[in-house]
Order: sequence, then C-alpha cells, then structure tokens
Amino acid sequence: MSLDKKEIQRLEKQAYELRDLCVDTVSWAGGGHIGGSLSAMDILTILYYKYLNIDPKKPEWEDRDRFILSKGHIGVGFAPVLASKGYIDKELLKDYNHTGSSLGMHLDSRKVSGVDASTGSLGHGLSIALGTAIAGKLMNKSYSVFCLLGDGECDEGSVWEAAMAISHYNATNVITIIDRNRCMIDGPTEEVMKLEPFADKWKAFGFIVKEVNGHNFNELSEAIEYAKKEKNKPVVIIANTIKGCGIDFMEDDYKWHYGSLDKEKIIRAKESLKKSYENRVKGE
Ligand SMILES: Cc1ncc(C[n+]2csc(CCOP(=O)(O)OP(=O)(O)O)c2C)c(N)n1
Repeated sequence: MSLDKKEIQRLEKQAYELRDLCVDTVSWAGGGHIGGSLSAMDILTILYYKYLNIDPKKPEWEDRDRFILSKGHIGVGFAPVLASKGYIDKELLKDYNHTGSSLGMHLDSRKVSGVDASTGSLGHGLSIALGTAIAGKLMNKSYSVFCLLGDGECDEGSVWEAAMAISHYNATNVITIIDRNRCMIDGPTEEVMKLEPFADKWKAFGFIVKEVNGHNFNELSEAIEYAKKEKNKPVVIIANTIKGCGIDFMEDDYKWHYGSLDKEKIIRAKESLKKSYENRVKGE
C-alpha cells in the first residue's frame, strides 16, 4: 500500500528535524557516529513514526513491539529519536556521552527509557531479536521485533548464526532491516570484506529478501507491510542507503563514520540538510 502525499510529507519533515537534532547532538558531544546515523534516519523515522506499536508513557508495556538497534554505535542518532518521542528529556541530549550522563555513546537499556537492548558490540542484536521473538510466541503475544543492522556488521559470523536460527524456527515475527550504506568504519564494505552477492546469501539462509531505497518512505512502507504479513518465511529488508545522507560533504564517505563538527561545519551541515530536505519534498 502506497503512502499518501500528506503522510510522506509528515515523515520527510520528521526525518529532517531528527537529522538536524542529530547534528546538534554531535556538536554538544564533541563527536559521534554521524555517517551511519544519517543513513539510518529514514528507517528510524518510519519505524517510530508509523509502524512501531509502542507507548512512550508505558515503556515496559509487555505487548509493545520491540526495536533492537543492533548497529548500536549510532546512539547519537537514536537518542534524538527517543527524545522526540518523549522517552527522554530533550535537554539530556546536551549531555550525550559526557562523563556521568545517562546517555552513553551506546545507549544502555538499564539507563535509557525506550531502549529494548543494550548494544554496541556488533553482531549480537539479531540473536537478541530472535530470543525476544520466540519469547513472544511462547507467551502468545502478537508483537513484532524489528532489528536494524549495519551492512559492515554482517561481517560478524554471529549475524549468520542468528539468521540460520530465525529461519529454522520460522520466527516471522522478527523483521530484519539492514542499513546497506556500503561503507563501514575504515572503508567501503566491498573492499574491507566482500558482502555481495548479499541478497543471495540471505536467500540461502531461508529468507525472503526485499531490496528497497532506504530513503524512500513508500518503498520502506511497502516492504515493512509485506514483512508483517508474511508468515511462511522470515523477511529481511535490505535498505540501500547513503552514509551521511543529507549532508553533502559527508555523503558516501566512510571517513564520516565518526566525526566532530566545528562551528563552520555545523553551519554548512545544517544548510545542506535544509537544502536536501527541500529537494526531497519537491521531488515527491
Ligand atoms: C564486535 C565489534 N567490533 C568492532 C566494533 C567497532 N565498530 C564500530 S562501528 C563499526 C563499523 C560498522 O559498520 P556498519 O555496520 O556498516 O555501520 P554503519 O556504516 O551502518 O554505521 C565497527 C567495526 C564494534 N562496535 N563491535
């Protein structure tokens, strides 16, 4: 089902504001994993502003959908989302990753409301998602467990153990999404450790693969709707994205995996985000 224009515009505006708040959070923190935060922001936006069945006032509600951020290094992008949803006070973002703050670089589920699992050590989130999904089935719960991974993260063998087990248990209540920005910490994924033929690998592990443009809300929506309905096989959504999406001097450059922003760069980054947002809305 396609989204109507009004809804797309609502999501575009939300994603723009979140990217802008992510830039602020990087500047308050003195640095952060901005590249992979910006590539994932449209995915986070559509999950938190359309699909996740959650209630920020009841973060422990047993029937809620779960979200496991397996690429846990993007706390600097995730914390603004949680703040915008009302899980945490926006003022806390000013202390993100400062000594003594409840918001560490990788968000801790024991300290931050709305975080379903403490992640950051890559390769663990999909197994946590599977365990959470099987628990849901055993307790006759109908929640879904969404898990977002990085593509570089898929170099971890544990990701493939989890994939094999999801398929074995036909845990279709896990919806796996991969932020395929083709960059990792120190180079392009295909140079560091070749992932292609990536979709075929997931298919061989028993998944239905939906490949989408991870910056197109319609495509993301269609894939998520499909994944929620499919009960014969687990679904993985490979979301093709751009690292640093929205900031021209960061886009598709692995060197912006982690970065700091001085005053001049903050101004340039914000101008670029605004321009990119305006172009996206014009193009809808
Ligand atoms: C087990 C483990 N090894 C290494 C790291 C350091 N590390 C943090 S991010 C990253 C690269 C991840 O690449 P990708 O999953 O593509 O992230 P994205 O580009 O989406 O930010 C690495 C190696 C880590 N967090 N955990």
